[in-house]
Amino acid sequence: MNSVATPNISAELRRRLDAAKRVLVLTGAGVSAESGVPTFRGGGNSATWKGLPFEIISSGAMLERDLPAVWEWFDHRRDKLKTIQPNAAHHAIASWQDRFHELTVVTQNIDGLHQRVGSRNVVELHGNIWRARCTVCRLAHEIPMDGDRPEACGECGNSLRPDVVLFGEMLPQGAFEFASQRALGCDLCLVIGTSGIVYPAASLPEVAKSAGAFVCEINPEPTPLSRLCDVVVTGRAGEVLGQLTTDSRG
Ligand code: BV8
Ligand code: ZN
Repeated sequence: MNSVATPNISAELRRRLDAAKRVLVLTGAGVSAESGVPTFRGGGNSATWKGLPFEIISSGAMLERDLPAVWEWFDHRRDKLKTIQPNAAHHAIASWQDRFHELTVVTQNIDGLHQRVGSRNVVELHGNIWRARCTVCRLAHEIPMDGDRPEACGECGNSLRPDVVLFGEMLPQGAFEFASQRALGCDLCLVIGTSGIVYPAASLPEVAKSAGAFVCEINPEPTPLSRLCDVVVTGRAGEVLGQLTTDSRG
C-alpha cells in the first residue's frame, strides 16, 4: 500500500480511474462531513444524543424500548439536514455516473445527498432518513423535507418507524448481496470517508480486493481498511475528488 498526501493524487490512481470499466464506490459519513453533517466517530467527536451514545440511541433494542425517543433523535437529524447542501465529493461521484461502463455507488449514509445531485441507483445499505416504514405492514412512507412526517401508516394505521437500519438490525433485503456481487466484479473500488468499523458494509472492500480489484481509500485518517488498500489518499473527500474530476477526464 502506498500513501500519498493530497494535493498530489497518485498518478497510479488517475491511471486506474481512466482505465476502469467497472467501479464500485463505498461511501461513509466522511463524504458528507464537508457539507456540515457530523460524522459518528473519529475527529474527536462521537455522536451522542441526550447523553446516549450513538450505538445505543440508533439501535434496534432502543427502538423496541422507546420508539418516540428514536423518532426524536431522527427528527432532530432531519431538521439539521434541511439546510445542508451536497458538497464537491457528492458532485464528483455524480459526475462519474456515465463515465464508466458500470458504476455502483454504495453508501452507508442515510442523508440522501448522493441522490440529490444526480447519482442514480444508489445502494443505501443503511436506509434513508427521509423515509418511514410501517412497524406492521412495512409500507414505506416518504417524509417531506418541507412538512411533517406521517404519524401513522396510511394503509393499516399502525405506528411508523424510521426506514433506517439500526444496530443489531438486518440490512435491507438484497442490498448487501447486490453490493457484494458488484464488489466481486469491479476492477476499481474507491473507499471514501468511512471508518471501516461497521459490518457488513466494511467487508465490501475486502470482497473487491479478494476478487482482484484495485482498492483506493480516501480519508484524512488511517482506518482498519487502509492496510488492504493499494493506494491511500490522505485528504478530505471534497478536496481530493474535486481535484480528481477537474484534473482528469472529468
Ligand atoms: C447487522 C444507521 C446482522 C443508523 C448505522 C452485536 C449485535 C448485533 C450486531 C453487532 C453486534 N456487534 C457488532 C455488530 C455488527 C454491527 C457493527 O458493525 N457494529 C460496529 C459498531 C462494530 N452491525 C450491525 O448491527 C449491522 N447489522 O450486522 O445485521 C445481525 C443482526 C442481528 C444480530 C447480529 C447480526 C447494522 C449496521 C448499521 C447500523 N446503522 N446507521 C443511524 O445513522 O443513526 S451505522 C452508522 O455507522 C452510520 O450510519 C454510518 O453509516 C456507519 C459507518 O460509519 P461511517 O460512515 O464510517 O462514519 P464514521 O463517523 O464512523 O467515520 C467517518 C470517517 O470519515 C472517518 O474515518 C473520518 O476520518 C472520515 N472523514 C472525516 N471527514 C472527512 C472524512 N473522510 C473524507 N473526507 C472528509 N472531509
Ligand atoms: Zn401499515
